[in-house]
Amino acid sequence: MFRCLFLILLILVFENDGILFPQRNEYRHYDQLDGLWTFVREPKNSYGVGLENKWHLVDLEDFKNATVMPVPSAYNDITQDINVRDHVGWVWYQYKFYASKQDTEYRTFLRFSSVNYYALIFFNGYLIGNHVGGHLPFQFEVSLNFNSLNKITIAVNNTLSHDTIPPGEFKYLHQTYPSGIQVYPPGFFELTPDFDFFNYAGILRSVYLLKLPKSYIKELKIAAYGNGNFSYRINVDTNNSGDLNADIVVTSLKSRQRVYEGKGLQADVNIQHVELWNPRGYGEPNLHELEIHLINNQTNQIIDIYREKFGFRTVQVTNDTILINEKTFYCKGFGMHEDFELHGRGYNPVVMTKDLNMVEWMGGNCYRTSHYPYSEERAYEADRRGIAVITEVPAVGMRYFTKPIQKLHAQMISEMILRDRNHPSVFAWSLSNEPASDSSTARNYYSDLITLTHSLDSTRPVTMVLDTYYSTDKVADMLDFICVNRYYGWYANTGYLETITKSYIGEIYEWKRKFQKPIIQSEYGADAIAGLSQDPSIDFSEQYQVDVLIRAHKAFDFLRANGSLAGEMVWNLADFMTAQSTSRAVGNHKGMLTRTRQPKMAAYVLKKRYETLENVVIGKDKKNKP
Ligand code: GCB
Repeated sequence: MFRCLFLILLILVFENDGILFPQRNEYRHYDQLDGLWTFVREPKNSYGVGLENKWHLVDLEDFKNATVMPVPSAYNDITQDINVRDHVGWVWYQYKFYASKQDTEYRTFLRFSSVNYYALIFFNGYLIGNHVGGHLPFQFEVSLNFNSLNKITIAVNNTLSHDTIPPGEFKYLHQTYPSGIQVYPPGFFELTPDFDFFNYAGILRSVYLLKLPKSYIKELKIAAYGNGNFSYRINVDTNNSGDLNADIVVTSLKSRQRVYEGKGLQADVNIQHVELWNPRGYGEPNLHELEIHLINNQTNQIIDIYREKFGFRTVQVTNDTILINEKTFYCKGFGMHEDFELHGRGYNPVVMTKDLNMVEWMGGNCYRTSHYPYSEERAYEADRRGIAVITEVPAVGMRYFTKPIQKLHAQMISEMILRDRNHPSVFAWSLSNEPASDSSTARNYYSDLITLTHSLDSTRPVTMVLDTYYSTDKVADMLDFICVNRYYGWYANTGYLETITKSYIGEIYEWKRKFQKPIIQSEYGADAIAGLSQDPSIDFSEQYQVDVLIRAHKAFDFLRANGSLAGEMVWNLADFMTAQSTSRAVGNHKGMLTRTRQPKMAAYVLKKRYETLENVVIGKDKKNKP
């Protein structure tokens, strides 16, 4: 039954045509509907009791098992009930509100910034849409009731299967001893996700009631380069209200000067002497603001305003290196997760700010949104702070390269690009983490997706994060630069510290030699349980994590010096929760920080390295052979 429903969802998959971050200004407003929503959980892996019984038509708060759930938050860690934590299947959320009289002046939309994984959205008793995949925003227009309560009901399903991205594996187990004792209860299954992070589910980011003018600015695409070339495209929902135009002003946020004024829904111009956006350590992350006044040509009245911050900068890729503004950019980075105690992957400005402060404290200039796009607020903060970002689509551990999966993957890529393309901090798109990219089906599958990504955004390089080997990989040659995950001294040669440096040098050098593209060591590291002290070091001790890092860094310095490495990202910024397994002691402990963001010994080693690492080294001494 659930499979059938999923197929229907796939067919219905939401065609997203551009989505702007909510803004409150002279012409547009919003209510943030965050708070305590009514919450009801269906039985584990149920066939869809709620759908069958039309729960969207009733008041969920009347149910005996109803409770409340904070939004935004994952629901998993909020109660003391193991069945809530480990739930598989449908949960229901409901929220009721009265509309204000002034809202009649607007068109109204419900905007969901992230609901993980499938969401069916009902409004005042009707299904208004659905979304698949989590981590990316979607919105639907709604007509408000003005004389009675409005009711939002959301059915959310977190189930992972072969047909989902990321994938998961269902294993149904039966065992009966000759005595007749049955080990597993009827219908028992294990669900093993093909990824190493807890499958936090629910309404993970804010929900908005958007109030937009009758004709409004719907989509905005900005491209701004280091040489001052600037283009924008505005897509408008005209609501059949005739001839619309736009007045445009670009202001430097540094000098507060207007650097451009123009007219039109699109333009390609050159703006002289712009202050560039630079990553940290390479100059200031200067931003500009594009202000759009949407004008009705008949009445000459302003009918909508939208303001977007952006930056002038150029990203290029050579055989050896990634250039930002024609300077070699060496990524001193982090793999991360949106993860914290209690709210799981739910958006929290405190955690986000602390995380970015810790990236800066350690001297980092870069991160990857492993393994899904992070919140929109974080992308704006990365712009402001000058942190360069590889934004990754939610496609981790891909094993099944079918057409329906590819269609869903393509949908997620386009939603990600529509959401994030105006951020100067985003310098590349990652299309997967550790796919089975050593098969020819993977090659065909990714070839289409790489072409699609380039066609949606020709201004940024495309990469993928690989854990295959240079000798067998079948996609690396199609990428603009290559990210490689490897854990020498941890998953390979555990305990043999003396092998780490040569292993990295040997392998990365071959990737470079074979593909002649920039290589980023996108994950490396070791688990350390905070406070576990062992000298000489033993795996899981803080000293062991330090020992692994120091030896990896020795290799990276050598590789950088001969032009074979374009960046490094330690795994991970902080400890994070995972599914249960014998190799995970209450989550993954490869963090430089504990889960509550306190530094481990390794954090100081990395801080010293990142603070003292010269910015531009690549290609200095190409004769330096391993
Ligand atoms: C990886 C994965 C990451 C894991 C990490 C680990 O290669 O990309 O999701 O958490 O290894 O610690 O095993």
